[in-house]
Amino acid sequence: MTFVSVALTVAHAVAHAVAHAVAHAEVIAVGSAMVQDAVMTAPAIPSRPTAVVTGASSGIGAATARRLAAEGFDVIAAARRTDQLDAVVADIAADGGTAQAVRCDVTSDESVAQLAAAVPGPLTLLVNNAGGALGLDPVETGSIDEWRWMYEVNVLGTVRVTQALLPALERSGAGTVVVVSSTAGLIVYEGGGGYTAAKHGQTAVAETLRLELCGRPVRVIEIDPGMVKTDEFSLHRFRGDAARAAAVYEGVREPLVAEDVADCIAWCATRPHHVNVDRLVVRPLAQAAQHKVHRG
Ligand code: 8X3
Repeated sequence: MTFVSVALTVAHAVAHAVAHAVAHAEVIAVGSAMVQDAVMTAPAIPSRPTAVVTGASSGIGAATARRLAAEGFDVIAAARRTDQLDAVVADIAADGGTAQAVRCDVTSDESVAQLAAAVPGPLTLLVNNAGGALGLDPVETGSIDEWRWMYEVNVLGTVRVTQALLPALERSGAGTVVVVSSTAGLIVYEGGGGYTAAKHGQTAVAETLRLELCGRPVRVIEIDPGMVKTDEFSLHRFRGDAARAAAVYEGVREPLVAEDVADCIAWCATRPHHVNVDRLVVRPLAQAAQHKVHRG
């Protein structure tokens, strides 16, 4: 462990202890006020921070839900696939964390409204992670349907969920919106037109939102991962072609894994609230740039 990582670990532990002390004080305050205020209808003060994570059924989303629960967040894990989501929530509970599963399709107004209704009170953290890639065709021949899906889920999904949850984030007095975009939101590559266009769009949403919320108690953090080996990202991109998906990571000694990105998200989200990590770009050591990957 380097000096820097030791220092960060110690700082993190101290920040955590302070957060727990504050949370404990809130519980005591709520507890002592409870008897005399039993007839009042004041909203419950959350004794623990709460987080919503979209796309939480697998990959970076599932790892982030697990990690935030371990950090002391009450997690609302949202995704379309409830069987996988239930497994993530069960894992969190088995590890002593608190989480609930909410079925949510970020491309549906109605579904996102149901997600917002499931948030019990002030919300500390929203992680807009739902997204994905489809295809690797040139612009000349790319499928309009694939482009549309990528724009819907990556860009409009982020906007829709953020719009729905901003009131609860603001009510917390110290909210955080994380947008999980990609290095594909910063640079383009051949065959990546639909995905890079969508990720550039998602990045633009994060940057615009930060400007618009300036002066209000909600910070906006953009996370841009490069090559991350998950069970589904490339398999989904290539519509189940396992050989093509495996070739993406072939010979790469240590691609990032979902837990690496979850670690970055958790670190950013647990800084003191006045510290706004605008953008965190993270790649494996073997990937010096989008086009420069060491294999072998
Ligand atoms: C994933 C990064 O390189 O596949 O968001 O576009 S890349």
